[in-house]
Amino acid sequence: MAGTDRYQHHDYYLMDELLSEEHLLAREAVRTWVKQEVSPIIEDFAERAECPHHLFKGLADIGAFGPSLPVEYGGGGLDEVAYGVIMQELERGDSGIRSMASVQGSLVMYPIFRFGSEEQRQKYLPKLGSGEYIGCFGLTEPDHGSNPGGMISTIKDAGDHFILNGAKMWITNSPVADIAVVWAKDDEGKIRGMIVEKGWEGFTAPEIHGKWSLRASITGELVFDNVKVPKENVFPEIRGLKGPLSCLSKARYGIAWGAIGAALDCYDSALRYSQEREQFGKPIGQFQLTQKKLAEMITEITKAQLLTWRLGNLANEGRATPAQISMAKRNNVNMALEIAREARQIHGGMGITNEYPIMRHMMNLETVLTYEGTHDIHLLITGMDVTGLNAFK
Ligand code: TGC
Ligand code: FAD
Repeated sequence: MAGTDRYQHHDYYLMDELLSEEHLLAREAVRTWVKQEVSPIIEDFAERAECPHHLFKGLADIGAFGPSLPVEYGGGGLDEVAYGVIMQELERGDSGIRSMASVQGSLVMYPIFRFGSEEQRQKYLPKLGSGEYIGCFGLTEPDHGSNPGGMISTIKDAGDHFILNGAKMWITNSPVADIAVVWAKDDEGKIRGMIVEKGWEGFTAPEIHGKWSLRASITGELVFDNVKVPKENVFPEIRGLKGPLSCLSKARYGIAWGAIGAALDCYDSALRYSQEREQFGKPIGQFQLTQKKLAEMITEITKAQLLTWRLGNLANEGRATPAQISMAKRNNVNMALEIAREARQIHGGMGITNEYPIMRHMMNLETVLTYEGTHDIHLLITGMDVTGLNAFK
């Protein structure tokens, strides 16, 4: 047995020894913040399907926006493993809170940093890093989700500006965003990225209601009706789907870590419940079937931690491939969802209530399994990588 206290149960292969002082400090800071600011309020916000907007500023203050981007561009100047452990701790609190940070850092700041002109970087990145601006990322369309290359949103060259038309669907943070990074096809049919500001004529961002998942995260549409986009707001060089897909690689990597946080929270709750709850005169944790569930949970968490740690180190060396990231995102989110389901069973009837975080994590993870590339799309990416044969063409 790896140890007797709770902390060691969660670090079964002594993974902390593989983390640097900086990683541990970052993790501790975010863990403390989540305990103080997220855990006490999150069930209530999720139940009311309300986004705790006030947390944007706190997320900025703990360095959750773009942890691995350079400090001079509003990031945290940390490495990819630090970025990962920060996402893990946020999602231990709630997938929706991690989404707030994923979108801002990996899908808004990262493309502006990577593809933006120096003027665009200077204008937007400090405000995004400090939480003064909230951003969103518009790739998915009503009829183009898994196949974003088929998008029909367009920008037409109109001399000193472009005219943007189209609609984006399922956009995290869109109703509250100050800016949107949007992808649309130009006159040559090439995908271009641009920064669109709230308040521009013809641009609206209605909220999508009725979600049973990610209820503490706000989701909406982006609707563009002849929106005038100044040329200086379009990313100068990048063309094609590899632009938005590179941002997805960055965000999917963070999700692979994040899912471990949700799994840990479910495991933690189930472990404690199994030791406290008695039936037939003994703790339910003494029954072999409960032990099987818990043993399999910590085995899968440990495998995911090792996979992700290695991926983080490859990312630090610039060697993590998109297909490796797909494998980790798919494996870890599915792992977390299965653990949430097993944890729910261990809690019996109590597991369906908001006394425990299980149902909230479980419902959240249904979205996480689908966004940033569905479970099956990531399987097909792995399939393509190992066979060299493309199932999408
Ligand atoms: P394909 O021809 O394979 O690729 C086009 C170009 O892109 C390159 N590429 C990548 N580059 C960087 N990172 C990646 N992950 C990349 N994947 C592909 C590729 O090399 C090629 O480059 P080039 O130079 O040859 O042009 O494209 P395809 O049209 O066949 O599509 C492939 C497919 C299906 C895998 C891709 O479209 C895909 O990943 N679909 C899933 C869509 C998706 O993930 N959407 C997510 C939307 S954003 C979101 O969900 C945010 S949730 C936010 C929150 O956290 O709240
Ligand atoms: P579809 O693509 O229609 O897929 C439906 C089913 O068909 C899935 O099971 C899929 O796996 C399967 N399928 C599709 N193609 C294939 C194939 N070739 N082979 C086998 N099976 C296939 N998008 C953004 O751009 N920005 C955001 O901020 C954002 N936030 C989101 C927040 C939430 C809460 C949600 C739910 C989604 C968000 N998305 C966002 C969109 C998300 O990325 C898409 O939902 C996702 O990519 C899947 O697209 P779809 O929903 O259109 O499903």
